[in-house]
Amino acid sequence: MKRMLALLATCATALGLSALTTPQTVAAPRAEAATGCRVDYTITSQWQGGFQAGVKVTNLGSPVTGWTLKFTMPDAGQKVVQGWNATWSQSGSTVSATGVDWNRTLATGASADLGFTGSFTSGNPKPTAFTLNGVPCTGAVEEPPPGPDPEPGDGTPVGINGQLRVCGVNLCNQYNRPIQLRGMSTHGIQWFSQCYNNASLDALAKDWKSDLFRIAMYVQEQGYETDPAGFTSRVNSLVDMAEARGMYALIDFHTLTPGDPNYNLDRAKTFFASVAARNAGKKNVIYEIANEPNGVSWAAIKNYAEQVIPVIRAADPDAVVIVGTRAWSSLGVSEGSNETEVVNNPVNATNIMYAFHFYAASHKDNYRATVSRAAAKLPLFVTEFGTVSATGGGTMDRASSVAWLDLLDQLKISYANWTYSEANESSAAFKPGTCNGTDYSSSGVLTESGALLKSRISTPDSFPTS
Ligand code: IDC
Repeated sequence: MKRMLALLATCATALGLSALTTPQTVAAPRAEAATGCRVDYTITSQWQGGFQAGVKVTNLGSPVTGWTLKFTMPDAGQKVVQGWNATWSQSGSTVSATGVDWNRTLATGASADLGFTGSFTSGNPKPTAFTLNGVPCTGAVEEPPPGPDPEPGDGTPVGINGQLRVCGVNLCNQYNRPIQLRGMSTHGIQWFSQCYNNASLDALAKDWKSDLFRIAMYVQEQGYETDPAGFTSRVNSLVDMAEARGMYALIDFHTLTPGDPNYNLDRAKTFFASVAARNAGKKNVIYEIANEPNGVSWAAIKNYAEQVIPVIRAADPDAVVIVGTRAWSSLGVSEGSNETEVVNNPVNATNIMYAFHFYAASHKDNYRATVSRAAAKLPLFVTEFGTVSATGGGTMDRASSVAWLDLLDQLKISYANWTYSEANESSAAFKPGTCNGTDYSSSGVLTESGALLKSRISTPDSFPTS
């Protein structure tokens, strides 16, 4: 009599790894590969002392080239006598079947049909403990943990937009289409490092749906100049944390006092040579070479830019670079000038943008008029702004903030808000003490400014994909 016994065994495996010779020593699954498989085991016939089995292995994970299926016979008295469509072996009760030339590559969803005849002396001839490439089978697909480098199409801002470039007056994505990035700036990382951790970055990427993370590395005020290697390394690790979450990282060389960026020229060259070399292969990095020049002419700023930009380009030729503008990056307005000084005498470099900063309670219609005009002639990036006064404190000006945000949206000008921090000042998004805990997501931890920015940043992006 012919008896059919079907056994569904399932396995989540390290598919994606070549394991033809030593499957038990394969490396841990790489983060990139989804893993998973299913085994359908069928006794197709059975007779006194023997049986024939079909073994169908289905790859549920990422494509794999090279695989070994293992399973355990229910007792050592059961032996594989002859197998097909794989190279079969048995050691004690452990059976191995390694894919052969015509089935060693399995695409996602593809199957290999194997089989064997076996002998048994007693017991029920159903094997257990199916593994493929060393990992037990469960039938579920195991998704990889977030990898360090998002793949195109993973739905993150970097995954969708890829390497950015300046096209005309716009910031463009890998399809050469204008985009707007919306995000947050750190406070000084020398003071608020407790606020930049996996939980806070997860909240920024997932709850705020932020496209952008600006890393404000002060040069003075206990910043970079006190520990160049330490601050460089801290910036790099924040770049990696943003990258792992598909966010762009804006590396801000946060000069402020003194206002002449040339004071820090040698430091800037050293710093940017290092971070540009280290991050050249990444798609998520944007360089901001001088936060807020002040008390210094546009000619001096331009001179600084034309010395720092070649240092970056030598190491990282395709990254966008942002140049600060006169009078705290106001395009000169806060010192009685305007955008024409830049329009008439632009920085001699390609793939660059100009920074514009505002604080909504201090900078209103005349500044907005300047941005509206300048945006037709210069690629602008609002690398920093506040909803409050230029001191970083005072009352939030909701009406002016909303007018600014609407204007930036309309002009597709990217922005980062000051600050994603718990500083005890109204520009901070979190209430003081937030960074002692792990909750960066509930509305209770937000300030008035944080709530406004979260509501603006978390609306869906409309990034063009062709
Ligand atoms: C402010 C901080 C404040 C700090 C001060 C000096 O909010 O806590 O004490 O810097 O370091 C800027 C600057 C930015 C300022 C911010 C608010 O880029 O560093 O941060 N601001 O004053 N330009 C205009 C306003």
